[in-house]
Amino acid sequence: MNIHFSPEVGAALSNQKPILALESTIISHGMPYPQNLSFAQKAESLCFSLGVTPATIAIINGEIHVGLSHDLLEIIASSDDVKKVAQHEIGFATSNLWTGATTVSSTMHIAHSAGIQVFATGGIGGVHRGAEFTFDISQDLNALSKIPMVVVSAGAKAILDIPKTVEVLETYGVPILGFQTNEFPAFYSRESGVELHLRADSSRDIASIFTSHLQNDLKSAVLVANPVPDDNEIPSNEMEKYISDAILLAEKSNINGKALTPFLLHQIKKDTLGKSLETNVALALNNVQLGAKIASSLRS
Ligand code: PSU
Ligand code: MN
Repeated sequence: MNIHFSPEVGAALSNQKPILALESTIISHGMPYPQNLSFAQKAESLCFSLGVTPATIAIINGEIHVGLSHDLLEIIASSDDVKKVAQHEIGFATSNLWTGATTVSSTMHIAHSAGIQVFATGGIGGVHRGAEFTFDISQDLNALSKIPMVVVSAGAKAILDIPKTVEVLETYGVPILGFQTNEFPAFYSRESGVELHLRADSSRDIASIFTSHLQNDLKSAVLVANPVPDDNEIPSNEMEKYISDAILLAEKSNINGKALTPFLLHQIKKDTLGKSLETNVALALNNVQLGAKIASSLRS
């Protein structure tokens, strides 16, 4: 793979320093401008403050970038022409000189090729509600089954069918580690009612579990489920109405495929008067912090 590394990421790779991969769809399609840019910058400075080099991944004019300069981050955050690129579209995107943001699946693919082991996101994609009719299941789950990395998330949004998402992850052989919890978190909320049977209580434990995962020739990712901090949580009974309203509106407006997740996020943000955005930023930064600590633990 032809990758353009930022000077910081290039140096960290050659000196075997800890690196944390970050996706860009959460910036371009998951949050509005300018809050998305300020989030992306905070995520990067949080990494640096923990001695970890952030590697935000995106495609710029057909070139794969691992580590973005300020100007490139600004383009991803503010331009209307940024496409959402999942793993299967990477070849098409580079061939057609697209500028695109990477989802969980494409970020994992690129980060793994670059030799990066840890990735922090907001929430993973999963099995959509009504998947028994639409078959809409995010490619993220397929990537998690095949790419050996640590992926830190706040679980999956309740816009998805969380029990089915967890079942598919089990079928695909992806261990889910509840971070200081025995329950799969629901992104905006700490609880989903879905129990987890694997738990880890420190970044050190996660690093050592991942090391044994690899030593035992397992090829999937290890998914870390890190609940949103208490203070930023929106309880699930409060979220449910916003979510079901947004899903209903998407159905009425015939929105599906890759447009669905961004549409639902945008609608929920509008309906919660921005509260969901605050929560989204808080949980994503919380994941970056844990991801950075895991990346450090793997190098020590
Ligand atoms: N979850 C979020 N915010 C996001 C996404 C997921 O809380 O922005 C993005 C991620 O990039 C994820 C993608 O990989 O949406 C999943 O999209 P789809 O459901 O179309 O597979
Ligand atoms: Mn989909």
